[in-house]
Amino acid sequence: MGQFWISTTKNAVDVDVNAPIIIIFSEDMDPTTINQTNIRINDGIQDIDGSATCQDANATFTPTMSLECSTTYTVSVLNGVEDLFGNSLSENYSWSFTTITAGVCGCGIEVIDSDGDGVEDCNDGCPDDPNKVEPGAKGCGKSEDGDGGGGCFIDALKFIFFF
Ligand SMILES: [Ca+2]
Ligand SMILES: [Ca+2]
Repeated sequence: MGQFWISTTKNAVDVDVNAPIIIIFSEDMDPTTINQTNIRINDGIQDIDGSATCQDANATFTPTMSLECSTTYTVSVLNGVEDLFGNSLSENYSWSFTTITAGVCGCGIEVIDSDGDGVEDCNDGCPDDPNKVEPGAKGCGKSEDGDGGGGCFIDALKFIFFF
């Protein structure tokens, strides 16, 4: 009687550093027992700050800060959690997961190549110009050569006209 359990993926890898940690119980839980005291996320040194909420049988722990990349975290659900009938977890339950490694643009930063030139925006000096990765002498969106000098003249006229 009164037994309930937790569904989770143990030893998950490549976990998103910005995703909340979701704990699925086998039945609806007393939301007052789903809190930072009973649900802890440890980064190997200390418990991280965050808030725990509960909707029916799903508990969600949302870290205050993004998680670190390439880090193994241990989730512990203490037996202070209770279902709606006051039954508590038979024993503490814990498991670990590991976050993704940092990408070329840094930890948790999505790699986007807006102009499709094969250079990600964070390293592309001209993120909207598929022909250039740095402004060069003429700037993004303008060819450095090929206009035979005429381009410079036209650009200069535009400059005077618009400004
Ligand atoms: Ca690019
Ligand atoms: Ca570019």
